[in-house]
Order: sequence, then C-alpha cells, then structure tokens
Amino acid sequence: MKKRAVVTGITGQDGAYLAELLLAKGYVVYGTYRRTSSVNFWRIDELGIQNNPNLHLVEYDLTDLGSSITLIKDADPSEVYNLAAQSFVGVSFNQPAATAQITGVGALHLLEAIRLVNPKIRFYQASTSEMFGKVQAIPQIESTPFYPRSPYGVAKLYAHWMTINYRESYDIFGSSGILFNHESPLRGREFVTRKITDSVAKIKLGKLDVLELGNLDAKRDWGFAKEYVEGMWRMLQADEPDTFVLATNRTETVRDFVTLAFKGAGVDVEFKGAAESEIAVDTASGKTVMRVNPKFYRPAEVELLIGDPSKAKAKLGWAPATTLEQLCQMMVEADLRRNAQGFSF
Ligand code: NDP
Ligand code: GDR
Repeated sequence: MKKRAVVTGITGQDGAYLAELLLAKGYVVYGTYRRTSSVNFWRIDELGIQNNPNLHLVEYDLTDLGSSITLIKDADPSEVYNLAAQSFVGVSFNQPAATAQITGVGALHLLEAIRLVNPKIRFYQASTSEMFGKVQAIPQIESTPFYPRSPYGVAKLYAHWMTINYRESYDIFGSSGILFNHESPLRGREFVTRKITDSVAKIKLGKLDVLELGNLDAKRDWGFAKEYVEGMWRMLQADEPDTFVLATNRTETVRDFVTLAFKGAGVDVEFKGAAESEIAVDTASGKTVMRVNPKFYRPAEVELLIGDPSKAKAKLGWAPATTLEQLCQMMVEADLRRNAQGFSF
C-alpha cells in the first residue's frame, strides 16, 4: 500500500517542492488549492508533476472547519503537511483579521479534523522564524523566547502553540518546523529575494529601469527551499513529535543580496546615499538601477534573523548544503531565462 499524504498549499513554493519530494518517495499526494477565478498551477507545472497519476488536486479552504474534516476523511492520509497560509508579512499589517483566520485558526481546523477523524495521523505545522521577531538571543534556537513583530508572526505563534497543545493534550504526533527564510526560483515575486532577482533580470534585458525596495538593512538567514522540504519530511519520520529549527546559521542584509544578484547578471553596483535616499548605481554605465522607496517599509520590522539548526542536524541528520551565492545565482539564471522567453510568474 502506498503511503498517502495531504499537502495544503500546493500552489505555493514549498507545497510544490514537497509534493515533488513525496511523489519521488512513492507517496500518493493530495495537494490542496483554493477556488479562485484563475487558479495558477505554474509551480507544479514547472516541476513537471501536474499530471502525475499519484497527485490528486483537491479544492480546499483552510478557513472552513467542515472542509478540513472532509479533506481528512476523503484523503485518509497518514501524514498531513500544513503549508497553506497568508504568508506575506507585509500584507498581514493590512489584513490582520484575515491573516489570523487563515494562518492561525486555519491550523486549528486541521488539528481538530485530525483529532476527530483519525488521531494517529502525523501533522506538520509550518512555523516560522518570524515568531522570534524582535530577537531575544543570537543565534535563535528552539528554546529562544518568541517576540513576534507582525500580525503574521502572531498568527503563526498561535498555530505553533496549538500544535504543541494537541501533542500534549491528545497525544497527536504534531511537529512544528521553525523554518528561517527559504527561497528558490519558485519563490513568489512579492518576497524580497525573488523581487530582486526578477527585477535584475528585467533590468539586464532592458525591460525595467529601476528596482525599488524598502529596508535594505534587514538581515535574513536565507536557505534553499528544496532542502527545507526534506527537513519537513524527516520531522514526520522521527520517533517522536518535536519542534525543530531549520536554518543556515548565516545572515546577510537585503543590500548584500542586491549586490549578489546584480553580480550574478554580470553587473557591478555601488551604493550611494543613505536611508530613504539610498540608491545603487551600475558602475559601468553610471545608471541608477535600485532606489529605496519608503512605501515598502513595514510598520514594525524584524531586523535580524539567524538560526542555529544543530538540533535538526543531531536528531534528523538534516543540514543545508546550498550557499547563498549558489542560491542567488540559480534564481537570477531562472529569471533571466523566463524573462528572455517573455514570461515570468
Ligand atoms: P506561499 O505563499 O508560496 O504559499 C502559500 C500557500 O497557501 C499557497 O498555496 C496559497 O494558495 C495557500 N493558501 C493561502 N490562503 C489559503 C486558504 N485560505 N486556504 C487554503 N490555502 C490557502 O508560501 P511558502 O510556500 O513560501 O511557505 C509555505 C508555508 O511555510 C507557509 O505557511 C509560510 O507561512 C511558511 N513559512 C515559509 C517560509 C519561507 O521562507 N518560504 C519560512 C517559514 C515559514 P494560493 O496560491 O491560492 O494563494
Ligand atoms: P519575510 O520575507 O518578511 O522575512 O517573510 P520578505 O522577503 O518579504 O522580506 C524580507 C526582508 O526584506 C525587507 N524588504 C522587502 N521585502 C519585500 N517583500 N519587498 C521589498 O521591496 C523589500 N525591501 C526590503 C523586508 O522589510 C524584510 O525585512 C518571509 C515569508 O516567507 C514568511 O512567510 C516566512 O515566515 C518568513 O520569510 C520566514
């Protein structure tokens, strides 16, 4: 009998990579997507798994308890990976209540469905380094106190504690992965790394003049998404449910990522000015290729994230392999190819 898994949020970056991994391991995968007027399967299409006979696409909304119960009943899985969320931190300031319902209470709906339908199902919750927010220790580990700085971070913290609560109250195998930022060519274009690599490609191809960004001083611990979904899977194969940090233990500024991305496209840049008037200039042409626009600043910022994944290495044998330079180069090349072909999602 093949193992069955539910992956919520298959239209997102991680959902697509995780579905690819599980299919390669011989699972039957029930991947959920939302009914919208124009559902977009470009990621699973790009990975070539959309027509895999072991992949079932299921319409589902995380905010609906009944829909969650039906999903778990019909798919009858042994593992559920909850990756669906309103995952954009910036938007969570404008839509705090919707973010709470989807990103916070949505996870509870799945836990309730598991408790009611089959408490033996193993559950993975996509927790986040945003829960550390205004960081209380450097680097951050599983026991570092939380201090979320956005409605998204607060909603994720609720889901994280609910996962632990269901573990302790009902003996449900609920594991929580505190994942630091992970990127890839499949990253959404609203997130800063992909916004940068896509814009760098467009500037290189003469399709855009200037990239506009917000806070260049924010520091992030960026890893490669494809490696992080392997960590999720390992968490559900462990003997005990637990909480794990997945990270690279290296942190760089957004400004550093801008430099790397332009370099990846063969452009050297120099930064001038400061704060709201900071720009980056192409040293060869003298043209301004990046400028700060305060409209991209957030009401409250997470200044510095750096995670220590030692526990995941010791207990799961998980470690990141791709360097930030390799990751950035991979993303720039994918965006150069896509933009040259005239499309970019
Ligand atoms: P994406 O934003 O790429 O994907 C989110 C997915 O959630 C999409 O498939 C989206 O569907 C779906 N979704 C949104 N709202 C609902 C809803 N109401 N009902 C059902 N599905 C919904 O996120 P990532 O793949 O990057 O991240 C996966 C998970 O991991 C998220 O929970 C995120 O918060 C978390 N995380 C991500 C990190 C990262 O660096 N990538 C780090 C730490 C945690 P649609 O396509 O229709 O919008
Ligand atoms: P983050 O990712 O908020 O860390 O959440 P994002 O890429 O959106 O921002 C990273 C940092 O870059 C700064 N920044 C900008 N961000 C965006 N999006 N656009 C800009 O123009 C810009 N300019 C500067 C931000 O202020 C921030 O400091 C991601 C998401 O995937 C979450 O779902 C996940 O939980 C965390 O990573 C870990």
